[in-house]
Amino acid sequence: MYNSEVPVVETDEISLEALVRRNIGIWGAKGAGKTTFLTLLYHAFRDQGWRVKAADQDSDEFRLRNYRLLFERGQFPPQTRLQDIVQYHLDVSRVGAMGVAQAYRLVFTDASGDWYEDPARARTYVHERDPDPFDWLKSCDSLLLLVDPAAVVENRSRHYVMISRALAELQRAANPRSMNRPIRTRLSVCFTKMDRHTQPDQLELNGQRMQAYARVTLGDDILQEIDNACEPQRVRFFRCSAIGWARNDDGGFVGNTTREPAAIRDLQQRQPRGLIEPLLWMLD
Ligand SMILES: Nc1nc2c(ncn2[C@@H]2O[C@H](COP(=O)(O)OP(=O)(O)O)[C@@H](O)[C@H]2O)c(=O)[nH]1
Ligand SMILES: [Mg+2]
Repeated sequence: MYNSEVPVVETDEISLEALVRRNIGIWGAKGAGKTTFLTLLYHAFRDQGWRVKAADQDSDEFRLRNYRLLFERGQFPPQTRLQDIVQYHLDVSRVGAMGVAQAYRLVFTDASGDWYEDPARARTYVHERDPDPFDWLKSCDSLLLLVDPAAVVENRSRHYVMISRALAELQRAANPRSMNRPIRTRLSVCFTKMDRHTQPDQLELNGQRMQAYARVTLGDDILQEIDNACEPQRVRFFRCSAIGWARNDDGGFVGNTTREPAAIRDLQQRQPRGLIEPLLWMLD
């Protein structure tokens, strides 16, 4: 599966102490694509020549369980339940430009959409050992906001509330004494499931066109909320597809266009697209 064209680089052994730990908050509505994103992120790093390893058993179980569903049955992961909070730790490394080693332990939390959409209610369900949604958010170095473009167009206010809550919490935490200082956390807003709407060569857009796409998709209210909370140079928009495209008989590309969680055809031929770019920008 995922025939990688990029060979894995031969890194010298990197000790665990050398890993730079980065907490990355994944935020997004129910069904935004968080669990699928995290599962295929492993493959995305590997395809780009990184070494990658789940750091503990729970993390490996999380990804391997979803891997079987995806690759054996062509099914997406089942909807994450409130009690299924997973801390997903991924160790990634590569030798970058000029022989400089980059080595990170990426720490994510995968939780049910309710955790993000209705944290007050989620709090009453979580285990004591599980992180509190907002405590976790505030401990994060950067925030990856995943947005299903079709879902946000369909229900803007639901997304507005979710995004607004998270940003407000970060603002309060960062600036307990002032109201007009922007948050420091880097924010990658990544539009998911782009295989439904575009072709692979249209995935990346240059700055202005991406800005225009974000405006049309998110709407002015959400965009203003983001502008109001963040420094412009600390926000960036991306587009991705966790499952990517398959080739059809004519050599064209096909996505998964149904809105239902239909079986994924020809997953073996597909490649995740645009998953690591929003992370690399935040790690930089
Ligand atoms: N076409 C397409 N659909 C996706 C993709 N990722 C997720 N989906 C769809 O979105 C649904 C929800 O995804 P999931 O990862 O469970 O979202 P979560 O609730 O944010 O964890 C899946 O069941 C799929 O139907 C993708 O890359 N492409
Ligand atoms: Mg999920």
